[in-house]
Amino acid sequence: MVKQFCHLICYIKVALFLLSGVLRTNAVLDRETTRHYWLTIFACDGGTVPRSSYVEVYVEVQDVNDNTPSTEEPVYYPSVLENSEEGTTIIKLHATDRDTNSNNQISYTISSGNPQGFFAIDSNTGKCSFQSVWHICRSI
Ligand SMILES: [Ca+2]
Ligand SMILES: [Ca+2]
Repeated sequence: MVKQFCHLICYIKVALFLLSGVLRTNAVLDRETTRHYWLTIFACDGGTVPRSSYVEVYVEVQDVNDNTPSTEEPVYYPSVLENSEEGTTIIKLHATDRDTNSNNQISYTISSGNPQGFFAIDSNTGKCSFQSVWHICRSI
């Protein structure tokens, strides 16, 4: 009976564990730290004169939505003149998200503090602008 042994040659600190041909993670992986791993796996048999081979395994770490959008500053203090024209840009926010694909797509909304509707924000660009009372009354 030929007894088979497999060994994992691993060049990374986040070790992956191989036992009987099953490749498992040995730690929690983070896509934002390392997106993929190239593993070289060595397999040899138990013959009197052992025979062996190598195989390359590419492991891609798939993303989960584990990061929240963040801005450079936690609070901004823009100002606007009291007689500003409608559409005056007050601030353009820019948030980033370390995740990938749809997990880092950012849209902007004003969630509170705008009961009279004086402010509008472009959901795609983060540009926040002033809306006049006249515009608001016209749309009612
Ligand atoms: Ca995210
Ligand atoms: Ca992620």
